[in-house]
Amino acid sequence: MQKTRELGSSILASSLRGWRGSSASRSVQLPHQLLELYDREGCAHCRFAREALTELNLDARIIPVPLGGTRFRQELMQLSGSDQVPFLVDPNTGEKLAGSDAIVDYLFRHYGHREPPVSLQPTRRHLIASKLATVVRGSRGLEARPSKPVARDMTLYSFESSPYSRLVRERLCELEIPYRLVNIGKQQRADIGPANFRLHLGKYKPLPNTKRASFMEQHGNVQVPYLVDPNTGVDLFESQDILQYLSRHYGC
Ligand SMILES: N[C@@H](CCC(=O)N[C@@H](CS)C(=O)NCC(=O)O)C(=O)O
Repeated sequence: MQKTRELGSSILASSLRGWRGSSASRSVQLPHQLLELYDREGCAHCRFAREALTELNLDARIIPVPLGGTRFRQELMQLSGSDQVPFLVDPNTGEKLAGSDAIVDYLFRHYGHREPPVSLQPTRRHLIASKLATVVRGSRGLEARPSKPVARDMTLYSFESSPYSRLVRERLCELEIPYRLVNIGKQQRADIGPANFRLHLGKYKPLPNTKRASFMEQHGNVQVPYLVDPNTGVDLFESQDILQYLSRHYGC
């Protein structure tokens, strides 16, 4: 019952944002060095930055700064002079940007070579929808929970609107666990639907030379969330298994 409620409210959160952060550009040109995003999963403003990352098919190191969290707050204060999120660092260009407006604009102009679409800009209407998405999730992914520090970053395969992946991103944020976010949004019609019930007839084939294609080659299917923890050598599919694993190993 609880699981159904969690998934239902995560689907509602994605619906409130019109499923932005589902599709990904076909470009495979990833920047040399990983972008770094100081982020709070439940923050309405941060959502716009993560939607832009998915839609531009960009990966990032996510550095969680939940309310009441202490692990990365000082580092953020030193970098930006404030503890406000989202804050983006692009080591490829030396850019440091605060606020979703500036971040979305920069990502689209620099990496997408175009203006950001209105649908991804934090206008008043979109901000209200994003805040409602936070409310329907019962403010999950906002506040820190007691946790053990993690020596090496994990990797999470995800895309912003994925209702199952959101549950995992919320927990990673609450536990202040930094991770490499690998976005594998939908790049063609055949990608649409859950992994075991695609809205596509015939054998599923991701577009060649994409992150999806590499994932398929490695795992025989494409499904998110998928978590890799180099600290323990564990890698996991299934959101519920990942949530249990994170709480058992890193919760206090
Ligand atoms: N039972 C799985 C379901 C995961 C799932 O269906 N994920 C969707 C995205 S929300 C997916 O991987 N779809 C296939 C795709 O994106 O290609 C879980 O709880 O993690």
